[in-house]
Amino acid sequence: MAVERTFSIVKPDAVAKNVIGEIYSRFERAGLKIIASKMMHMSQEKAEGFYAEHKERPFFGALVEFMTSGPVMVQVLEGENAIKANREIMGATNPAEALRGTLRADYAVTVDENAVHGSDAPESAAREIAYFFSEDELCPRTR
Ligand code: YYY
Ligand code: MG
Repeated sequence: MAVERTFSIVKPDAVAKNVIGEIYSRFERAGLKIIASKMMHMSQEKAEGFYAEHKERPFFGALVEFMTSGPVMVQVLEGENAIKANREIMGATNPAEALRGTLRADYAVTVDENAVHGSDAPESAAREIAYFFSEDELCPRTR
């Protein structure tokens, strides 16, 4: 298995619930390392660009409104198989379908406000990391 990097967001609903630390603990307990992290309040333009692949979907406007409704934490996670590992920690997009013990089962109620984002493939991970972080903001662990 390869060491990968993936991009993650603690969304405005989870920040409002004050569970940033709980969510970071899940990443750490699963062996994923946070190699970059910051809090930000996304502009409409930033959120629209991030979710451009969903531009034509009926929920796009509500999604952008939600993602700009409050601060988020954005982070880069590194570890073995990080992309798939993070998606497993997150659970299904719809919290009603998320397995017990996943972040979305524990911290989300509806599909439109579902606590976390995680990249779904190596290409999207690379694009999303570069959309939020410059190369010198990434801090790979050397010890
Ligand atoms: O990658 P993931 O977040 O699990 O789901 P996507 O299918 O990429 O959708 C992105 C985002 O859009 C989802 O996290 C919530 C929102 N959304 C929605 O509000 N309603 C849907 N029916 C599907 C997705
Ligand atoms: Mg997605």
